[in-house]
Amino acid sequence: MHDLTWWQHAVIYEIYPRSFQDSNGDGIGDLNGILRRLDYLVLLGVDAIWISPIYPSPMADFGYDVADYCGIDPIFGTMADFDRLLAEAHRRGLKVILDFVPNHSSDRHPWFQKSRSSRHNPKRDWYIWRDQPNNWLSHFGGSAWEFDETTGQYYLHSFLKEQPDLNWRNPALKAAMFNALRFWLRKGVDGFRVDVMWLMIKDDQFRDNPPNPGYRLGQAPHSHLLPVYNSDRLEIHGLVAEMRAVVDEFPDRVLIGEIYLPIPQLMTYYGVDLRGANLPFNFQLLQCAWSASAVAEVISEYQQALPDGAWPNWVLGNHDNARIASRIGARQARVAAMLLLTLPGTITMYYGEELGMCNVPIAPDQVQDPFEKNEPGLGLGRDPERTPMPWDASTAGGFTNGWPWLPLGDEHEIVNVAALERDDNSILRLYRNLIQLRQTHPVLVNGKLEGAVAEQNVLRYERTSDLHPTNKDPFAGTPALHPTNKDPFAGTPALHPTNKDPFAGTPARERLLVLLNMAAEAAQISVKSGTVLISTHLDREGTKVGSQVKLRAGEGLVISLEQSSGGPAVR
Ligand SMILES: [Ca+2]
Repeated sequence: MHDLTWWQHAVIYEIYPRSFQDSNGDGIGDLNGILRRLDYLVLLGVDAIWISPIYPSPMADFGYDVADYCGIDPIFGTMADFDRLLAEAHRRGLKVILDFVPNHSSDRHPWFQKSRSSRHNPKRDWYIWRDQPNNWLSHFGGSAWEFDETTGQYYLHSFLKEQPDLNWRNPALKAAMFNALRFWLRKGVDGFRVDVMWLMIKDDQFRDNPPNPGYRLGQAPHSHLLPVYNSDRLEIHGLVAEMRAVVDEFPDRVLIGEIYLPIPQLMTYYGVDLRGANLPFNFQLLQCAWSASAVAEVISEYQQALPDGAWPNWVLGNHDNARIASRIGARQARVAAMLLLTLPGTITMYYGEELGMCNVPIAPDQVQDPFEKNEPGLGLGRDPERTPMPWDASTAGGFTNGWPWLPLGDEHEIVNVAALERDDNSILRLYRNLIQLRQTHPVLVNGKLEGAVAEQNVLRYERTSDLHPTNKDPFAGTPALHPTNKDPFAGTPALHPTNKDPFAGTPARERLLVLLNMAAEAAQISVKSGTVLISTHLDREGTKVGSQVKLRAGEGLVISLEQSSGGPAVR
């Protein structure tokens, strides 16, 4: 991991702050709650936390309606609480990534209050006002335009009417938003995840969107139209590059973009000469069917489309999508964990994934999500994947001393951190071991991924390193010098007195075979001989395999292959 920056080899952990840990009994998670759980995250082995919005907000969309880009909502705590959390995270080696919501503010933001007060207010043009609406639709249902009586014009809101869209074509607005980024970067925040990056710029002629001939009943209502003129506009790339330049004013920060687009369009967000987003979120695993052939195809397509030098990333779940364990079942959730943590690049996981947490059914009178309230019954609501983290089996799961803002569900009596920590074979142990494996085998982060083929319903690929091909370190790649050394961190200070790289001493070439049985039946697969590094069942580590390996139903294996050159085994 040599020349990689922190975010390239990071496992990022998304925290939905309302649901992680409450510290004051109001039933809503907060910053001091996150602080209390930092050591849990260190033990899990993640490198960074991304916290969903904590800014002052009327909470019409639970923080994605920001009323002050440089503050902390009292529900989550104070700025002093944030500063302490940031310092304590950094003290433990954890990076902190904030959510940035640039497409729209809250209608309570002072900017919008001024903008709507008069057609001549200097802030008028910071939002998007028109005499007549066009046919654009809100992502949360209905027209994207709201008539405002005070000034007799319509304003654009791509989401709720309480979330007016900001006008990024206005230079003063842009400067103000960039200064908000700098405010947090100066504090030492390590980067941003940018909300709906592909929606930020709209057609300057406000042309009507064409109908979507592929619309199917049950899809979100805004899918009636193709978003040709209000998303993924060409001008967005200049804006993203400017945003990146602001982030790059500070060393070692990261810019991540939320982008729901097909792979070819997604790739354009890396920008010309890779000066766009460091990581345009790769949501392919959220969207593809759960079969070996479908996942193999996605991996190949994504890899082939990556621009030269672009850094890959993978995501299994987030606060807008059904939890992976609900999508594919508990057994396959373990396979998914092994898949996620053996793919190249940066990994982002969602809180609770490490517990195999499932969606929690939400009764109609418990609904909180405005999306569900606007479009009830279509299964579009996001409350089920946003329920409180179950820390123990108690009534409120150790999440709060009060009444949780969303229910925990009955399953939490079994699926909770305390219970899974006691179980040596739990999915939580699997996640910890896989993250550790990733840290100790850099080939999993930056090695080549070869193969990605389906055999029966087993997904098979190899991670191979040609690390240090021109290595000048005479000790690298010579296992004979470290005959008894089983520590992949082998830094052997005596031999490398000035070497500060913990990964030096990694063998010159490593070949790991990943086999993921995505079927409900056992499978027999031909392999070359090697040693099992980890099984999803956590019971085969260190066993030798040769010529044939049997995978149990829903079993995944990482096997260290012996070198074809006939040289010594890597491990
Ligand atoms: Ca609280």
